[in-house]
Formats: sequence, C-alpha cells, structure tokens
Amino acid sequence: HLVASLEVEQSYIMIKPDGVQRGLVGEIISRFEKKGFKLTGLKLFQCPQELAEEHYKDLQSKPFFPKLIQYITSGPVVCMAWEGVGVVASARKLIGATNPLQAEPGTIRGDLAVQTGRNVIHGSDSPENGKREIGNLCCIL
Ligand code: FUP
Repeated sequence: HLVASLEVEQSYIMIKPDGVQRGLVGEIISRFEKKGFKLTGLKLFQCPQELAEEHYKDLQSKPFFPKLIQYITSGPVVCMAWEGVGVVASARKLIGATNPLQAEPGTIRGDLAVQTGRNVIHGSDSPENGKREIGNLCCIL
C-alpha cells in the first residue's frame, strides 16, 4: 500500500487505446487538473511493441502478457507526466482498482470501465517507476 508522500514527485499517466477511442481524454485530464496536479508533458503516441514490452516488463511471465501488449499497441495512447506532492499515490486513488468492477464509484475505472483488460488508464505504482516510465516512454515527450 502506498503511503501519501510529502515529496514533489512525477507520475507517468497513460490513457490506454480504449480511453482514447471512447473519447475519455478530456474527462480524465480534467480530473487530474481539478485535483490540483501539474501537467508537465503530454503526447498522443502509437506505442511500438518493444516499448510496450519494456513498460510492462514486470508482468512478462503473466499469462495475460501477450494480450496486454496487443491491447496497449492497438491504437494511440495519451502519454502524460503529472507532477506534485504525493502525486504517485494520489493518482492511484483517482484511478481506482485494477479490476474496474472492484474499483470504487468516483474513481476513473470505477466510473468509466468494466473489464480489467480494458481499464482505460495506467498510473505509476511508485515514484521510482514514475521516473523509469517517464524516461522510457516520455523520451518522446
Ligand atoms: P495497475 O497497476 O492497476 O495498472 O495493475 P497491474 O500493474 O497489476 O496490471 C497492469 C495491466 O495488466 C492492467 F492494467 C491490465 C492488465 N491485467 C490483466 O489484463 N489481467 C490481470 O489479471 C491483471 C492485469
């Protein structure tokens, strides 16, 4: 469980292909803006397979890995860097549980998604991964 931090951090937030296709980009950005975080990078991006595999390398051995890579490379994603005090843990709260059926109403996944394999958005799970992911995918930002 992530504890709220007093440090200024950066989180890598990515709106996945289903979120872009369903027209949820404005709604999602708006939630982070209203919360008070600072948008420091943004790009619409067609993620190549190698970058997707690098981004999700911790999940390489999972049975759903091939489907996950197929999904994330199926259309453009919106790559963003968001900055602020405690942004990593706070973004995870705004996003909600991985399985949208278990995500609380009021969260992005709780309000906007149904399937784990179509859960609309990614957010870094630690400040270290925030840096890594921004370095990995936001070399493009
Ligand atoms: P999260 O940090 O909430 O995005 O969740 P994970 O890092 O555990 O999983 C990353 C992505 O893998 C999820 F967004 C969707 C996919 N996934 C599945 O497709 N099936 C699973 O059982 C778990 C995760």
